[in-house]
Amino acid sequence: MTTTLQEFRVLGDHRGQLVALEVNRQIPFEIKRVYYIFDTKEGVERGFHAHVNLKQIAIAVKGSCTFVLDDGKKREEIKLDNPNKGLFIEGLIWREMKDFSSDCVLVVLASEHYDESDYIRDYSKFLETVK
Ligand code: T46
Repeated sequence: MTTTLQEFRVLGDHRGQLVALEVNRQIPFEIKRVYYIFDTKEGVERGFHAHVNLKQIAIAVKGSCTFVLDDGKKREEIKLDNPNKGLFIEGLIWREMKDFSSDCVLVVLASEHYDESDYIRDYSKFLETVK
């Protein structure tokens, strides 16, 4: 189980900023899927699940949101508020997302195709699985 907050190098000049992400460099897995979450309504919380077999990197490319990460023993909060921050999540980690700014665009790079059978959406089952 791993969660790491990475800081990406920003290539900037007088025109503005650019971040480049490459597989096997900043991204430690082959990317099979990209999805993004935007236009999140005020006060909405998302997530409330863990994955059995998935690696992901989440980047708030615009705006901000907070991840709550729970490994079954402790919970921590990580705020994504800059396009140069990437949150790597691997293994059995319960995640919740909250405090989305109205302009938040959260991009997620994932190591696997979408598979509902990979989700654990019941917290008691998560605690049973993780112990
Ligand atoms: C995660 C957090 C950070 C698809 O059909 N394909 C997809 O690739 C995804 C991600 C979702 N869906 C469907 C499944 C649901 O019917 O879209 C609907 C919303 O998905 P969900 O309620 O799982 O969304 P979140 O924001 O709670 O969680 C998502 C990811 O599902 C999850 O893997 O780690 O973002």
